[in-house]
Amino acid sequence: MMPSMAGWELQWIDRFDGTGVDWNNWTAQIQANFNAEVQCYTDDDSSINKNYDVSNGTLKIIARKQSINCPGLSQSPREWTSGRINSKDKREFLYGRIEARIRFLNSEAGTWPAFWMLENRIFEDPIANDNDFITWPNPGAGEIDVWEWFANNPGSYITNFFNTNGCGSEVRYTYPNGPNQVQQWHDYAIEWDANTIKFYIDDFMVTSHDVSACPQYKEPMFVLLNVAMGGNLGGFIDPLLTEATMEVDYVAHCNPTNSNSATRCNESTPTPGNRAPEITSNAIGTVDANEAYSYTMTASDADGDTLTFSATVLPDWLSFDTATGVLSGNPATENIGNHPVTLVVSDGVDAVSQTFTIVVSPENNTPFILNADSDEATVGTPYWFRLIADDADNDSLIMSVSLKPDWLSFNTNSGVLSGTPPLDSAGSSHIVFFLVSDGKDNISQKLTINVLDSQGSDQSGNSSGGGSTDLLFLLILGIFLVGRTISGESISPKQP
Ligand SMILES: [Ca+2]
Ligand SMILES: [Ca+2]
Ligand SMILES: [Ca+2]
Ligand SMILES: [Ca+2]
Repeated sequence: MMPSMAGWELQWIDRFDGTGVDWNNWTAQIQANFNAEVQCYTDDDSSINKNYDVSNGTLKIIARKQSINCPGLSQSPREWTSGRINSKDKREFLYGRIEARIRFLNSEAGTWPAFWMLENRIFEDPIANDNDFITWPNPGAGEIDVWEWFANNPGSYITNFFNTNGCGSEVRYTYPNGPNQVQQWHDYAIEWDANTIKFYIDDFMVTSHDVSACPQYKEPMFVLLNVAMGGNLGGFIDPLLTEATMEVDYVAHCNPTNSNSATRCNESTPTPGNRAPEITSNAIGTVDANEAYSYTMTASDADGDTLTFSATVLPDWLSFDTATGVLSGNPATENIGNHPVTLVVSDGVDAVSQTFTIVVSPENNTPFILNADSDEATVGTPYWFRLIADDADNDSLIMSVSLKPDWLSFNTNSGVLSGTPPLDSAGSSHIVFFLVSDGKDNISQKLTINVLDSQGSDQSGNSSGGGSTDLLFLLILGIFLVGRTISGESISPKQP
């Protein structure tokens, strides 16, 4: 029984997206010389007469009529070159779905293309240190033909087994609309577990074989793609034929999964276990006109995948650096308003987006401080000063003190500075630095407090003149105070 899994997840795929054969996946079997075939297999994927053309997302294995002293066959002269690649000891698969999308472009006699598999210990190139000495088709070197077609019998293709155990059997599939169907794209596949091997063309199951009692086909197999010319099955070659091409869109292996309901193993089958990237930065949603906006999008990927950034929704005044993830720009006054933004991070499989709105506000007005410059205190007498600040935007203000003598304390809520000057402070000047921020801009101001002795004079004996300072302050405050509040409190004049 096949596993009762719902779908397939991609374990490996060669999409043939590059400009040459990916030799990490494949080996050119240039010494292959079987079945009385006439071709010389090469590893040429780059010359003008190449036998492997990877372009536009597909592999073309091209058999060419040309004389060659075959490098893989001790310079033996041959009249055709062609390609045969296998994934032996590079990409091997045990169970699951193995699928390739193939079309064969020629109908002339003499060709024999195939998409097939062999067990991984067969004594064929490349030889690895995993007992690769078994001769075909003993256990360890058995064969499964997923799609084997030959032009001298063009109306059908062969699915087949070769082994020493009587496992499986040949079943031919007849193209319902005639031989030309081989020239159209089809998905050829097997679904394989320890008990059953099923063969498919597209959605149609060609045949199913019980291999539960079979000692073979229970170890990893590799994939072969080749175009043979002539020989036992290819037979008579049309003398007018000079070139024959098998085109392969992809070869893929998938494992069963319950996490999806995919029926194919192809370029869009989900990759198992991919964890989508996670965005790790919080977007910045506010900026003032004529101020610089900058936000760096950051993301992580639990799989360590390379991440790519993009912006899919972006106002004109912003630009997004896809290399650094930095979104930046300078909104002008005419940009005041709301601007939706969507940024996307992808790990190549899953994409995650961050959508937010940037509110461009009118230019900020810096808060201002209405009092504070200089003041007087008297030793031994409680001193009290209230900082009065405001903001033309009605922003809520944060008040703080960055410098003050120890005998003063500052209440950041009320803005009240209070304390009693100690006796030894008479005649000294104390500097207090206030800082008022509206969250965007801030202003600082210095207050100088001259401490008088208990007689109301400094140590040099000069009169303080404090009364007139207080009077001036109250006058300013009175003008300012009409209806204004700070932090919800009524402003009261300086305590007497
Ligand atoms: Ca091997
Ligand atoms: Ca492809
Ligand atoms: Ca990932
Ligand atoms: Ca403001």
